[in-house]
Amino acid sequence: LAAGPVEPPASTVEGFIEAFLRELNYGQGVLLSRSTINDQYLALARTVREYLMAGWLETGALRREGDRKIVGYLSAEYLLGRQLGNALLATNLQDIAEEAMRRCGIDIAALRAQEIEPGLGNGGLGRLAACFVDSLATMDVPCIGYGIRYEYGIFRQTFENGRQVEVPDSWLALGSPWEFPHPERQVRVDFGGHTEKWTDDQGRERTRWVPGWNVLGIPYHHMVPGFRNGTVNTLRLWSAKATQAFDLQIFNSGDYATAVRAQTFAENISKVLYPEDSTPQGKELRLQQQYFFVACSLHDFIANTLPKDFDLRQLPERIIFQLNDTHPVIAIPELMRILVDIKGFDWDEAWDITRRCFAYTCHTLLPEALEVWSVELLGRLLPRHLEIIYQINELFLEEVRQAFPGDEMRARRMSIIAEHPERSVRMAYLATIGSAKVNGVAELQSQLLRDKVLPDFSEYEPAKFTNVTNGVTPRRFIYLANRRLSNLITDTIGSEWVTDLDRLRELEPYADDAGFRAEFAAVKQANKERLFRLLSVRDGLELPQHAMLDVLVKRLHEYKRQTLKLLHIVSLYEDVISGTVAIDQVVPRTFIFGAKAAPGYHLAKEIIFLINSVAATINADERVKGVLSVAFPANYNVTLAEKIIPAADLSEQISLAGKEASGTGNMKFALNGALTIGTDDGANVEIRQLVGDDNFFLFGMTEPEVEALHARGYNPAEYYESNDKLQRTINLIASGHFTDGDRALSAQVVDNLVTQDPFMVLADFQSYLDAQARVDAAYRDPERWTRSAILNVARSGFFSSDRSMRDYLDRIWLSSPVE
Ligand code: 26Q
Repeated sequence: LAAGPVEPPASTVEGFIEAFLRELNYGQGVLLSRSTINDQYLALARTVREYLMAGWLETGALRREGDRKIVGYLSAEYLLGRQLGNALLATNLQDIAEEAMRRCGIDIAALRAQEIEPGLGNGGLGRLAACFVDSLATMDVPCIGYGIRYEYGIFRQTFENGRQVEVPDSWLALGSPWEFPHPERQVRVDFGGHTEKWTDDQGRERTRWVPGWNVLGIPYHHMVPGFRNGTVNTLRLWSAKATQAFDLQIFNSGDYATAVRAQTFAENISKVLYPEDSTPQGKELRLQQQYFFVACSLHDFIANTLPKDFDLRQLPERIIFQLNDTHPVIAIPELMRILVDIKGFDWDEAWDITRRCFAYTCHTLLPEALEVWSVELLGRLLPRHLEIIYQINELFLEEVRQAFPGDEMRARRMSIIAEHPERSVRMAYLATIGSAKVNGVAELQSQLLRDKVLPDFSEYEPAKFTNVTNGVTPRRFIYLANRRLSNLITDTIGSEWVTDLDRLRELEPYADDAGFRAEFAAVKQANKERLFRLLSVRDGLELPQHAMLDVLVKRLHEYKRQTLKLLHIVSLYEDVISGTVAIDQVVPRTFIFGAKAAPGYHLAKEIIFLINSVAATINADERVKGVLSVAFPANYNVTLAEKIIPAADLSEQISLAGKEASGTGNMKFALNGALTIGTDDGANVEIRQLVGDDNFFLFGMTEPEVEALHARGYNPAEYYESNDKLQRTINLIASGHFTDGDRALSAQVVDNLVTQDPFMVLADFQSYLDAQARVDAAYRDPERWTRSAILNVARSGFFSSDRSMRDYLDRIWLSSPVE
């Protein structure tokens, strides 16, 4: 019988229908005439899967038999977005599937809408991981993405009386057709207990971990298809399950209820995604999640992916584990434990291997976002790993003392172990010491990482540090999300741009072509109308058809300064209702917000309430009707982003300089022909350099200016006192105008701004308003605006995640280690 896979269904409408009906009847077990939309969606998804299967099997075989270096991407988050459209795109089956469904009497759009996106991430970091695995498959780079199969992803956001209410995201409730469970490939993961010394038969002193309890990891495989290249890589997500031994111990004690509860305890590990995307709290379950998926992944790679007789001294030639922030950093002591305790390597040799197997990406600049774990907790959960961390630290500090004799302060600064406010492990330091390379995610952040976050380390090993500017996948964020623009681009310069985004440059001359500009503007208008239809159905919002669409979508955080946007909106509104500006002098704008707040982030939730309050008041005020509108659709996610971004005219990227590591939404907007109003922060810096100052609205302090103001002592009240417009704006909010006269309802946000303002909103207010006036002037000239928008698209090809992947390959994954 055949050694390879049997033939996939024929890539014809007839072939597709046959496969679909087979899936419906024999897979789902229903007749077409009796099937629900969900049955049809599941059968359609499984049909598309069939077309990917041969490529998946073949890619898997090639990886196993070949000797290419594999990228093991370790990430606690993958914010994948809907899968159906992407799979149809990868297989080039969009038209065939649509026609096949039509002939079955089914509207494929309804099936697309049935899919619940897997929201296994919080925001930028998780979405970046999803873009990276897409690009690696498209570039045919061997990659296994490792992560956690959370039963509940990022919460679904609803608003009740303007306040955020979180609803559990039961994305698996109706079944997920995209995952392949492999319970037979379960891995045991140990926790707790203690360590013991023993002497091996060569007389060497060894350590063994005697764990206290364990759980099983069950892998669920997902296909990661490349764009029409036949490659299908794997994403392997781990789900926690109680072990037999786990139950038996307690069952034997006769306490059934306790035993069942214990099972729940084990399975809690992969139950829910932590919804904080900064200021992590040292939650025990979170550390369990981190070690759980890392231990499963390392074991899987060493025991199942490598050939049986593999010489582990060659490990760095076969794998590079990329650490997506510090969340998987416990992998470093875990690999040391495997090599030293289990495989019997000497420490030095194991350490040399380990350091060449890891590379670390840092995604933050906020000191409060740097992960630390208390020694008490780490020692209790992972006693052997704590010993190994101590040992790593001791040997490392010895080296430092040798390099800088007498500089004990430096050694203390560089210690993995912090002493205050409690003894704890600094995961970023462990990551840096244990990795071959360390990178930031945009030029500015990489520089600040070297200068401010890890200065001693970059002085000690400068060659270790590098930058890889983030990118986004053009497949999802242009081709899938913006078919109209894609068709226009392809009609103009051909279709190569989809996998070679620099080709967008060829659009530049068309910016001066009035005919092309008209088509480009028509695409934007059609995308707006599509968005408004969706928001009307989804959120009951009725928005004017011909206003500038001004968009601020991202997680809610003080440093991202949603309040600055709010002050701008209120100031425009105040200008009109106070009679300062006649309504016919105002450029019509529709403001769109999208933002989830971490459930425990009180002030962020107050800001959400205030945005909703301002929106309700302005939308109901006849004096500004049709001119100023504010929309805050709930539950911003990848699916909604794919509708909002292609419709945007203006992209708001207004973080305080020096705080946003990169941003990736900023790139998606530019690539979809929105102009950016932004600070000199994160990847905005590079966007502005590429698109040119004339096509970017820059405002605000630079990072050094922010630092200088901090050093002088920042007092927001001074700005409030001295700026009349700012004062009127804040006073209107404080007066209760937007909160039914109840001043208390806006007081926390207002007081925070006027008395603390940790992210200097008031200091940048005037500069922001001035830039917004320049935006208005530019928008009044539609030809000039569209020209700029086209140049934004043409000059943003750099921000493809394919380019990011090439940079990782050149600078990190295929480059020789520092030593
Ligand atoms: C850590 C420990 C405990 C609980 C939660 C966390 C946690 C989870 C998620 C900490 C951070 C995150 C996410 C961070 C993030 O999304 N950072 C963003 O990464 C993007 C991709 O590089 C950048 O573009 C953004 O600038 C950055 O904010």
